[in-house]
Amino acid sequence: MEGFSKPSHMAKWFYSTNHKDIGVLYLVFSAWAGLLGYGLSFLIRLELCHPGNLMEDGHVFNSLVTAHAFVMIFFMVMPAMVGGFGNWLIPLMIGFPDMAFPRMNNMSFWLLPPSLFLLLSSALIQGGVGTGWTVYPPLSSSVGQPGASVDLAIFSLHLAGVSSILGAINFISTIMVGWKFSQIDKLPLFCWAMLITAFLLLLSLPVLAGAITMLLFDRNLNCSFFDPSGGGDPVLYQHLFWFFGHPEVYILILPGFGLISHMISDEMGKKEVFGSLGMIYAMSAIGAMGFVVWAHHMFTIGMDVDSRAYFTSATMIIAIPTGIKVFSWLATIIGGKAPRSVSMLWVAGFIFLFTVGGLTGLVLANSSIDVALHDTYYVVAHFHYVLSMGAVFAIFGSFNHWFPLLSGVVLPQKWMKAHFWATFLGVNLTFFPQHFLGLSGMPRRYSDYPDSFSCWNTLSSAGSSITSVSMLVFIACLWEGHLSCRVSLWHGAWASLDWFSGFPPSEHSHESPPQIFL
Ligand code: HAS
Ligand code: CU
Repeated sequence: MEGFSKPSHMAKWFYSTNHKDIGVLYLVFSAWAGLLGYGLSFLIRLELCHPGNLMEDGHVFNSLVTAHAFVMIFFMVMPAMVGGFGNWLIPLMIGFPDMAFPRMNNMSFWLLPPSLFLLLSSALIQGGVGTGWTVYPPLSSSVGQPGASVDLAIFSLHLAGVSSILGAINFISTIMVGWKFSQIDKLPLFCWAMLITAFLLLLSLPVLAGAITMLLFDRNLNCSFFDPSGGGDPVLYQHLFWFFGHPEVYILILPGFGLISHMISDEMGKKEVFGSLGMIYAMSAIGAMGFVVWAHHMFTIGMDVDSRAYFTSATMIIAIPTGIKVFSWLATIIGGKAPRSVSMLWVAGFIFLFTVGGLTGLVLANSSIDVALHDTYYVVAHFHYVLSMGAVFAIFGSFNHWFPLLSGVVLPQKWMKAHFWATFLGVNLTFFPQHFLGLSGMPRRYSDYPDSFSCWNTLSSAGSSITSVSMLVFIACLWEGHLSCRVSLWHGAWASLDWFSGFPPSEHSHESPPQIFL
């Protein structure tokens, strides 16, 4: 590594302004957060396997559910996709030396650990925040849950929000500075996905910040934005939250769409993605429409029939651009020889299972059906199909696909395939039965249920145990990669410099590394 003098660990990781190092920090952070979020979900499933055996207290159960959602959304999926792969790949894809504001990039990352710290400290007070990730008043008001717990969670969200807004400004600036506007239709699809995601972040997060700050004021400063006794309205909170919340779900999946497109193209021998321009229009349409469908989360507030008709139809229209994406991916794969690689397995799993989740979303979009299904396990099944099997499959696929680039190490492929199949089995067994629970009326966010629901719940918990085993396989693969190659993930960014300067990757790797395209 001539020409490079290694900085001290302190300088490298705490003061880093290098997009690859910061990308590694994000990925390592999200891996730990993922384990934490997974641990919380396993406790949820343990309780629901034998209700009452693990905890008597419904509040503790609710705080587990809340913490699970926050950790997975803000500290696992977003840091991995936007912070990790975004930082790593965007400058490389557009041929720019780094992010536009490298020091701001450092700040975006380092705001996350204190944010997670605040969230975790909120769990130590009064048994945690028991409001759900939506933090609806009056449950989250000073009457519903007094004390500092909810306030700490609000501060945690403030910090995570600032981190994301700074990141979004950085991605938009990097792409605008690093790419000629006249060539914008040639911008790689992942960069497009990140550009649109960054705009969604920029436009939606301030609304969340406003809502939770108003809640903070209601709780601590005698305001009554959401309190009818002072002239306020709790439904206003729901509008503000979902004006953020719905774009947020597309923030969680759009970068995944971009990653999937690149994986398919690479795996098919650098084949151009079918209908590239159509993909760009589809993502832009999904991003724009994501802002005008928010009230499909609030069909039960007593909405008038015209608004229900509007929000139902507007929501359903999003299936068109999403369908364009699904069919374009299939059209790219068809007619060629798809390799049986690990990342292709994750891609295939993504396309199939994300579509299943999308279709149940369409079912829920029908306001008259949603009045019955709202707040049941059907909704839980829907969003885990698009998230646990959409977003998470995109992350694992990308991890397999780009890990050799990040670290110079190839992971044991047979075991990584075992990891895929164990996860595939585990998550389907966990979440498919939840459709039936929802259709029979089991409400979400309850720690107990009538005996008639026990069969599907037991199966669901069994699925979650299978996923635990798959996580162990994954950790063992990382460990094995670490031991046999003597290049730890922490040194990944340096190893990749060897890769780019044409050095052979680690001579200890198991197989010759696959060709990596950018
Ligand atoms: Fe969703 C609730 C509707 C996509 C995540 N969603 C949630 C929640 C989360 C979430 C986290 O309308 C729960 C929030 C909470 O805590 O309360 N969602 C949709 C629709 C889509 C959709 C229509 N959701 C997502 C994505 C997510 C996500 C992506 C994250 C990654 N969702 C809802 C609704 C609720 C909801 C209701 C509220 C429920 C309630 O009561 O609380 C669409 O974007 C999905 C489009 C994708 C497809 C699949 C591919 C398309 C193809 C084209 C052909 C299909 C056609 C349709 C022409 C549709 C292949 C044919 C129709 C048939 C039914 C056969
Ligand atoms: Cu929505």
